[in-house]
Amino acid sequence: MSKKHIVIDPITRIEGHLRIEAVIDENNTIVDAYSASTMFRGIETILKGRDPRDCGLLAMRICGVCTGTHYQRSIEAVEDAFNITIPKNARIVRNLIQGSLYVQDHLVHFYHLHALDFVDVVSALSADPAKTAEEARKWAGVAGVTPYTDGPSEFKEIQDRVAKFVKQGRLGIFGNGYWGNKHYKLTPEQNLIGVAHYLKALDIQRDLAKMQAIFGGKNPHPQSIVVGGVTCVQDIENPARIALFNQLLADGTKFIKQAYLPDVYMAGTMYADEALDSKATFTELMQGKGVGGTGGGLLNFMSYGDFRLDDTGFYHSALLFPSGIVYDGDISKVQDVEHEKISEDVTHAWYEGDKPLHPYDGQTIPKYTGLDKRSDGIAYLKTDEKYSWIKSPIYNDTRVEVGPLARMVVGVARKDERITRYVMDFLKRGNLPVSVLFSTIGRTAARAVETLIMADALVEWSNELAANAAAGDLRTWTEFDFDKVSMNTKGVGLAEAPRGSLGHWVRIANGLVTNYQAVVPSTWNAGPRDYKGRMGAYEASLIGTKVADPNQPLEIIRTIHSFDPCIACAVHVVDTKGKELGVYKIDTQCSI
Ligand code: NFE
Ligand code: MG
Repeated sequence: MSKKHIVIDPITRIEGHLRIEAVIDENNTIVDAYSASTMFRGIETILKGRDPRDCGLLAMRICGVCTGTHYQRSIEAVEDAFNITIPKNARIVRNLIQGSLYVQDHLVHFYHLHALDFVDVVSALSADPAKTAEEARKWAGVAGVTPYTDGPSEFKEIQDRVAKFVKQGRLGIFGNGYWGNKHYKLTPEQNLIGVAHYLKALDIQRDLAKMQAIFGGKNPHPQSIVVGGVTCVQDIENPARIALFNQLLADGTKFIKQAYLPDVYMAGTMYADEALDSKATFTELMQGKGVGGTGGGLLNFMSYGDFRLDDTGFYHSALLFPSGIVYDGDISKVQDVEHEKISEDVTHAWYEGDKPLHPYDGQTIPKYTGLDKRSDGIAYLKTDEKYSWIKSPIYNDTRVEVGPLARMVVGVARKDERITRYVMDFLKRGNLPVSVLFSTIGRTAARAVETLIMADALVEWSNELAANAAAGDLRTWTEFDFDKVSMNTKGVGLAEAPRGSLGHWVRIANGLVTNYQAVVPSTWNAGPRDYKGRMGAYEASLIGTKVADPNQPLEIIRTIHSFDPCIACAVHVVDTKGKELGVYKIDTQCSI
């Protein structure tokens, strides 16, 4: 029997425009996969010729989701270039803004972008509310808490609301799911828990977003970070602002502990067979033999490290997330990350260039070569040539995965006490083996564990800030004389964004930016094949996945969503002339 070609374009419930092409064999198993950004934008080019002190505000416009993270990386790159150290209050405030972004972003991802890959909304209509309450208590019990939503009446009320939508034929946000697909594995009661928390999370995430605005001034796109420190002096001085932050955090943390974590245990357990369907044993996985479960992928994990816990210096401080790289899923070894080993390749990306370049020397010169001629009414990607607007980042001549799973794997490999404790506690409570992590489910679970780590760390940091201010230290900015700093210099900001490792590189001559490159988490994960034909993380994660129904590629979407794609970030070049760059067929089902 011949192979079939599945095209999903666009992938929905992500940021930006992503197309996935997958080839399945006669058993509906994916044997080949391609990830393509179909969107073309441009910030790096806009930054050329600018005052370096303005970079942060402009670079942040790369994205509307992880805005503050680009802002901070960009400011750090300029601080690195000018050799500026920021005061303690600025370090803590930046951690608070970034940490708030993590908890909000991860929560939105799990419920609003990813949960419906596991939760069948229509099935929730046949749930028994009393049994649902019992089920919620069971999963909360696994997490060692009481359930966030307690009592049958609340579940009944939510069920009635959804039933009303359905009756009127207005499924709205729930309109286009693959409801009824046999790879949905939750019971009706479990599905009702998922739907209930989906709706509640809409309110919770709004309040978590407010936390970013307390010290950031506004959200999205905060504005209180400047080269040398932060500007939110009043908010640091005023105990009521810190108290408000703590209150919003406490309310959000309640939901994280009593709904998010229990729901991840529920999904993780019900879908554990997929996570563990690898033929390899854990020992073999640890030795780099065999692949992980469904969605495992590259098994090379990188973290630049982030969230400084002290003031000993940018590259010297203890970090919440350690830096390192783990190859082949072998957590017995971890290597240091050296940014000199990073390059971007454009062999299969719509840019000019003939060899991988380090970001200091990176180029962004578009070269669109189009899609293939139509066959069966569809223009496929020219996968032997160029096929994406995303470049292919390479570390030390290896393709790597970045993100929450990478941070947890590197943290455990580094024997970081805090990360190991949270990860092991999660696995022990869920009665899950470590190998469950190397999969789609593992990626999703790692993000939940990270959210919990962050929520707890934020309490420590806000207390640290309050204590520092109460002790009389109100310094927020390190004064520097722009006319006296080196005008011919370069700098890098390397840290972690919610979706993974993020670097901004700036070159400055005569006081102005001469080159600017950002290599972004979704670029690492969503990049196409490289000059050696090696797959990117999305592509590799799809290989071996069995699709229940090729007309409903639920499994592909589930695995791709587990990375939380942000394609706005991954591609950041604008065609200012507004010319048509390609014609894409929009087919929210799938085309074979
Ligand atoms: Ni546009 Fe981002 C994050 C960054 S992208 S959301 O997190 O940096 O991968
Ligand atoms: Mg870039």
